Amino acid sequence: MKKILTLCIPIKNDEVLLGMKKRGFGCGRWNGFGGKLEEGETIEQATLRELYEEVGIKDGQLKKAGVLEFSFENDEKFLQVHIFKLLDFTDEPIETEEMEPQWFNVSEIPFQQMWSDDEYWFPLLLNDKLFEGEFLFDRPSDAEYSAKIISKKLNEVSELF
Ligand code: 6OG
Repeated sequence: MKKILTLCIPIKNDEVLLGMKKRGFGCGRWNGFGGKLEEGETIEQATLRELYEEVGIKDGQLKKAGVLEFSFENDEKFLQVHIFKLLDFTDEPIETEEMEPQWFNVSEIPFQQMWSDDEYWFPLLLNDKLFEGEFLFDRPSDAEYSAKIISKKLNEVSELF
C-alpha cells in the first residue's frame, strides 16, 4: 500500500537544517523534517504542519524540489516522499520530542549518518534542480543499520506535478 509522506529541508545562506530523528522510522539518522499526510490535507499543508510539529518553524517559503518513491525488498511498504526546501524563514528551530535540530554547512552534510539515497539527490536540491526517482532498499535504516540501495533511478525533470 502506497503511503504519501513529506520531507522538508530548511536552507539559510550556506547551511541546511537537519534533525536527528529520536524515535520511529529512520531513528538515529539525520534527515529533513516531515511525515505522513493526514486525511483532508494537501501535501503542502502536511509539509508545514510537520515542520512546525517537529522543529517549531511556521514561517517561510516552501519550494518543491522532488518526488521519490521508496520500496524495500520482501516488504509491502511503498513510500512516495514529496521533498521541499524551506526558504526565507525567521523562526528559530527548537528541539522537539521527535527531532534534535542542527545546522550543517552544505559542504559538510553528514551523509554517512543519513539515509543512503540522500547523497544522490541532495546535490540536485542544493543546485535548484527538480528531480524524480525510485529507490529499492534491502531493509529500513535505523541507528545501527544503514539501508543498502539495491536499485535506483533518479532523473532531473523540468516540471513536477
Ligand atoms: P514518519 O514516518 O516518522 O516520517 N523518509 C525518508 N527520507 C529519506 N531521506 N530517505 C528515505 O528512504 C526515507 N523514507 C522516509 C519521510 C518519516 C520521515 O522520513 C522520510 C518522512 O519525512 C527510504 O512520520
